[in-house]
Amino acid sequence: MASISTIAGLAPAPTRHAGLIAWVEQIAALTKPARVHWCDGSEAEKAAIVADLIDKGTLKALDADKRPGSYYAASDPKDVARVESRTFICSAEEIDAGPTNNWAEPGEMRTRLDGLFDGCMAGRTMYVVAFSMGPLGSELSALGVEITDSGYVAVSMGIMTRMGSAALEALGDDGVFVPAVHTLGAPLIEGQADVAWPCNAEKWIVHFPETREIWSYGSGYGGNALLGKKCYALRIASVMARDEGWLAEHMLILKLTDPKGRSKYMAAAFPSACGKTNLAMLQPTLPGWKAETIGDDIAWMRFGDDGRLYAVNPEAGFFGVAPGTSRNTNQNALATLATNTVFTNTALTADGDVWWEGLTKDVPAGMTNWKGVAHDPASGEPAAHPNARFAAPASQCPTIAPEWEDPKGVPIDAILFGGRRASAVPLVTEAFDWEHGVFMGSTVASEGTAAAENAIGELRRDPFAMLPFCGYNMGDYFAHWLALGAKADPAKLPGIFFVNWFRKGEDGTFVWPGFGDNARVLKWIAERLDGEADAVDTPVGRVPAQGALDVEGLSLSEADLATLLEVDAEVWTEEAGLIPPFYVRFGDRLPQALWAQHAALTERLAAVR
Ligand code: SAT
Ligand code: MN
Repeated sequence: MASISTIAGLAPAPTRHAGLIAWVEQIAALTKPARVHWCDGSEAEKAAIVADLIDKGTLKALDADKRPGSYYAASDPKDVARVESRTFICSAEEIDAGPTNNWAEPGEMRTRLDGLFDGCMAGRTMYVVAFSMGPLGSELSALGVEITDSGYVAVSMGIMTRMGSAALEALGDDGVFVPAVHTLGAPLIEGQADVAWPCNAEKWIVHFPETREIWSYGSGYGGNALLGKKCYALRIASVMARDEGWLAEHMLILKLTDPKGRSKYMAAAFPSACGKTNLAMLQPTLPGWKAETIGDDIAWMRFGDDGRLYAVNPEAGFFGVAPGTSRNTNQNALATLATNTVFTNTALTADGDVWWEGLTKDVPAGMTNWKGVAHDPASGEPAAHPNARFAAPASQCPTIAPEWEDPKGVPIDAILFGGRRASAVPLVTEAFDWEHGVFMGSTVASEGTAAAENAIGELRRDPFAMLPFCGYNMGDYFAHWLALGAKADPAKLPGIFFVNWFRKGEDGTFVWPGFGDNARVLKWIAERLDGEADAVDTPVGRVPAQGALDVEGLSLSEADLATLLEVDAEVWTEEAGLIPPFYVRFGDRLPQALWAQHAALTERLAAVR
């Protein structure tokens, strides 16, 4: 095997981790980069990579007065989102990937990847990016190393994770890490000019759960390429969590403090682009209530010695959807991305700043759209891609909670599930108990958004908002949730709630104002946890009793409130009827307890019809 020391430009490996060095050598021998660079995560290094990316046209520096330290990238128009149809879980047995994942036989996949990765980094720099998911040194954290031939990915990993020398140090001489190999799949032959956003029409996002490996080919986009995020922190980590008795979840984490100074920590799972970032950075409209942010996308949770469930945010940045983010919808996000942010696929203004639909009412003149051509407002085409993203350091968020990096994590009081549902699903429902809550989580469904490939508006089941992210059979995943709850002290388990901000009225408009007013729902939840708010039992769970939801100052009619909290037995009987066709897909991997929950729901509905 060729030693990496034969590769021009190689500095000695800044680690004594023999396993890591051997793996880097092996990948270099396979992918044949022109240079190998071990990332240290320093500002000087970031500046050098950014300068190179500006040179190549991948990044544009934004106006230094308006948006200091910030850059803009426009992707290839065919590389704008995660590619679920090209995402594979290559477990040894197909049944262990389950019916919701694409599976391929691991041996065949390895042969294919060997072919694809052979020479794939020719002419490029191979970056070795050691990173920690979670605060460095926390027992709830875990390490990884991403090898990538994309400077954009290296810079983005520097924002989204704790990356570089500190992570290498944490690895020590023999620490365990998840190896993750990423290539754009765009080798350069000598003399060939590069393009601004290299990628390949063919894409493969591959996970080997048993050996905890990630291989990603052909895309430079966030979830396909920043392998610490969905690939590691959800797909691989969910398998680690199953084996080790913890939870890796697609959840934001927020802290809510009432006027008396009592705090609650809440974790909430919504499908991609359903407002997790907005809820995580909520600015309550209720006087005296305060919300703080811990994470906006992923939670790693483990039961502590005291029997409570503790969560950390494994990420160090926010990779949020830009369109729709405004002073009205999320002023804290806007403040977070005022500096040191990488924007991708927004529009570019004439004066060197970024813009997206919803940022301002007025559409600035003279913009360049995300496809790099002059924006024509009359065309009806958006200036920013609907899945345009920002990557910004979490530490810049004005509402970041002081304990957001506490290695102990924060004790979770409530878990929320939700999705976009125009009908049927009430504003908030409390589960009767943990098992009922797991049933709720298993039935999450949402109307499609721009973050995934399915049609916008079409309803898709997205259990626990983990459909594209569970690294193993989802039937087993449900069983894992049930088992953890069964082992725990019920008095210490978080309460489980289902929320839906997206209920529409007969006129087709949203009934609930949402955004900062969602604090009213969180207030009811907090008061339920303290035994201070009233609820009424319905067949689907407990909803706020009359007067229990604080709607003071809202212009909601009685009829609106009734719509928001109504549980229509006819509609719900139909809704419940949609569950078995989904459940049967899991065959005997679907826990009996969930079938029993479904039967109980059907009975409760029959009793009120
Ligand atoms: O998967 S991404 O990280 O690109 C964003 C998302 O879908 O939540
Ligand atoms: Mn997400």
